Amino acid sequence: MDNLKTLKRTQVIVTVILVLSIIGSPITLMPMQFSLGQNNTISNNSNTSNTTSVSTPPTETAVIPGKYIVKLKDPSALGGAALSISDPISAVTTDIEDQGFDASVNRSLLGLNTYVLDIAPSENGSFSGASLLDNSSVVSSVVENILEENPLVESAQADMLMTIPEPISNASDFKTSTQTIPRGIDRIDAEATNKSLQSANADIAILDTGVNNHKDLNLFKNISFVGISTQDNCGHGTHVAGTAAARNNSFGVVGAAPDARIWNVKVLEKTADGCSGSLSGILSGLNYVLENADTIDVVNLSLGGYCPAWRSECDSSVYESSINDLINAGVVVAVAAGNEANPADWYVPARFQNVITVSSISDTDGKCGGMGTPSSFGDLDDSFSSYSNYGPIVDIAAPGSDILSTWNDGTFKSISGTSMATPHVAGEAALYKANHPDASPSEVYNALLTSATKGNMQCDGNGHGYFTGDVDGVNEPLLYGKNVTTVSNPN
Ligand SMILES: [Ca+2]
Ligand SMILES: [Ca+2]
Ligand SMILES: [Ca+2]
Repeated sequence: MDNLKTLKRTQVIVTVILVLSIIGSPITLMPMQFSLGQNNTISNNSNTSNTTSVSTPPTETAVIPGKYIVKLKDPSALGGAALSISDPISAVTTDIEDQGFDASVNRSLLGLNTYVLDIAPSENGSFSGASLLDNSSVVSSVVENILEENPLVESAQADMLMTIPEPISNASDFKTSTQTIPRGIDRIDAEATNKSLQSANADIAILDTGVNNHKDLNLFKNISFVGISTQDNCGHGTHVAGTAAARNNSFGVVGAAPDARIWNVKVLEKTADGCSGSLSGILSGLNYVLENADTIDVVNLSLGGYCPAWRSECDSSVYESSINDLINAGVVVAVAAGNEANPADWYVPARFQNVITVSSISDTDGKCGGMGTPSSFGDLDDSFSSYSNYGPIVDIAAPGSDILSTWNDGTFKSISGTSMATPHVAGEAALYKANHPDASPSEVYNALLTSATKGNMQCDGNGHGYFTGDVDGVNEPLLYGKNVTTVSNPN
């Protein structure tokens, strides 16, 4: 391949990057502070009555050098000569190699028609002098451009680091010989449906840090896309699973969809910096869910990364189209808005159109009306959680603060975050699917929103009533489960 063509491409790309940088500069030049790390922990100070949101400046979500994700066009969308290519991904890697790179398939996600490629400048190619570390953004822009120009490729993007919204830790151990209804479950009256605490015949995939065997969970399947072990070394995934579906029995807690089958799809792992993983790992988990879409009803994604559409690595999203593939296959996808007190549409998967994006409220007594004490970090009872991301992209709010659930050591703990709000929604969606097995994701979504508490609804003295302090002026509905299985005409 001639160098002139490559050079022209590079010039075009550099121009685009400069324009994007200017647009993005008010954000990217903010002081660096990792958005989801321990710096974000809200201290436990019971003397404060703080409902002021403290926005955490986002840092650039790291691109993983040398790894690219490529979604191929559906064969039916290819016309003419392209249709006759027997091995499209090999044709794509050959195209990349012809332009001065080494390329190989690292992972095939056949359900999603998506491939993870290892790509690096070849020894004698035009980028042979380019150190990947020194010029990684230029190299990745060139590679992405080559991929996107290939007629066989639908979309392509660099692999990226993804993480959990770090739980706001005020963990308290919990021991009891009787079953406690967690306040979040009480607040949304999940336990008071017409089929009260009935076992939910449904399947929920938890794409997270793993889910450990726990006597209060119906753990059904285990698979890992980050190493061999399916164990949860963080606690986050086991906690999320319990809020969605802890068993209804004589001990521990109970989830929104009691006894639903938990599919532990591990995509994040404990690292030195916290609990994180890669976009390619998450896509591997989504591919697994798609392959089991006839069985899995709901996916819970209490994870994310800073990836607004104006970032060049984020403007062509294999991630969003992969999630849309799941939704088109009938799977409901619930995702966390994030814990940075920022606009939720700066983050993925929160900003995607067809997911159910969940913000958090703080409730401390299981009732509406704001009569409870402040939360462990000072939010008023029945107020929008001070850490929660917000904005018109948010679909629904749910309790996320001081949520008691199953822990990875076999006990029970309270932690906070939109990660804890999301499985309330995933569980209610699963409960609806258990009672309406043929419901489409949009019908489930409409049922949740129809039964939810609206902004003008007065408190009924129990769980049914709205919350205060929503920071964006867009009053998303608040999850309410009492009538969710019997709501009529969710269309
Ligand atoms: Ca239980
Ligand atoms: Ca309350
Ligand atoms: Ca709002």
